[in-house]
Amino acid sequence: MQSVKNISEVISQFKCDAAIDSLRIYGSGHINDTYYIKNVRSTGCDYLLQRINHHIFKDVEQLTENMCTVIDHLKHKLMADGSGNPEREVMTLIPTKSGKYFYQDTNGDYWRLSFFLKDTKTYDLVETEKQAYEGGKAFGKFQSMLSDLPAGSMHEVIPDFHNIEKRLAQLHEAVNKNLAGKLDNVGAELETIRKYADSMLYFQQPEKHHLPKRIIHNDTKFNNVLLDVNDEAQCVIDLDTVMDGYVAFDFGDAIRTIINTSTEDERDLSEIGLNMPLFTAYTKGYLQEASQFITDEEISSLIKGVLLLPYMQAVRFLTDHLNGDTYFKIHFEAHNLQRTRAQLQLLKMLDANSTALQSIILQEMKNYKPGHYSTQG
Ligand code: GN1
Ligand code: MG
Repeated sequence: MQSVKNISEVISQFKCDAAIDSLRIYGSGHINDTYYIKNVRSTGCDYLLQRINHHIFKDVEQLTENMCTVIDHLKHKLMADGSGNPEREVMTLIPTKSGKYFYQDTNGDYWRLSFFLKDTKTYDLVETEKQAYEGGKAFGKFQSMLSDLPAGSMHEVIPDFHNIEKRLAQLHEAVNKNLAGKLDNVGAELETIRKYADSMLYFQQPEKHHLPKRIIHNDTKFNNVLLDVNDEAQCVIDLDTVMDGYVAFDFGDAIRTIINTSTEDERDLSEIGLNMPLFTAYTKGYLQEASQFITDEEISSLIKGVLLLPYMQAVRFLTDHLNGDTYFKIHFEAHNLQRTRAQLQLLKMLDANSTALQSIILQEMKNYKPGHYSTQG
């Protein structure tokens, strides 16, 4: 953890009145370091300061441009149609004294500062259907409000981020190099990944579909939605990866974290189960908003995203495990292997229940296009 002196020096570069009362590490992100800064002035705002991992986000200028484009678009939209409060529903970045939205310190580290929205919280595990429904509404509205920003207008800050073909190639390379000497212990995981591989390539096969690329969030873990004290959705956060993609990626990544009865890295695989009421609630909230722009083909693709995202996450965790844990932060030896096993277990359960999940999606969609959707798979 950085010292208060360092943090004070970083904060002094930004246009803000923060005087640090206390400082603590915030959230459970695997990439950036996030600090909660409590302001001495009780009437003043509290802040979130982030050190951006520039080994992963190699072009912070482009990353920040993407964020600013999306933030401006969302805020203008909410102001124009009067449908919400841009201060609370869209995150606000604070500029530096030289007018940029990040600061690079003398060590070469990159920092950004935003307001902490008062009386909000995040959940690593969803507890109630209301929370899941509100999360669905928040991510659905996010995609819906971005649906008129043309695909192709964002920088690709991490190339091929959700390209499973490339992710499998990276795993293959990690297996061949076996840099950390851990290959002997991962035979069963590699076999499961190999077994599912062909069925996961759909989105990479443009001859098989006409799905539009849109600007999506690309990291819709449930803890990237802020809820207020009444568990009503306030704001979507963590805009690092807003880039082109298919809407099913965001749907699948959210479901990965919502439907699972345990954590992303559960050690005891028997604890991993599917919470169907939470799935239904999220789907209801999501479609309520997304029905404004989503195509029939995109609706049909949602279930493919539900299977793909835990699979892709398992491939990424295992690759990192074999490479010696250079990408995701780990908290103990073999953490990435444990995460891999948990995601594969979740995938198996989702796969075994995919017909039921698809019926729920179609049933919910009937509310928006009655008579149009059959619930027969
Ligand atoms: C990383 O750091 P965090 O938790 O916001 C990762 C996501 C993964 C996620 C898995 C840039 O996100 O893609 O889904 O971990 N972010 C990046 O929990 O790789
Ligand atoms: Mg993230």
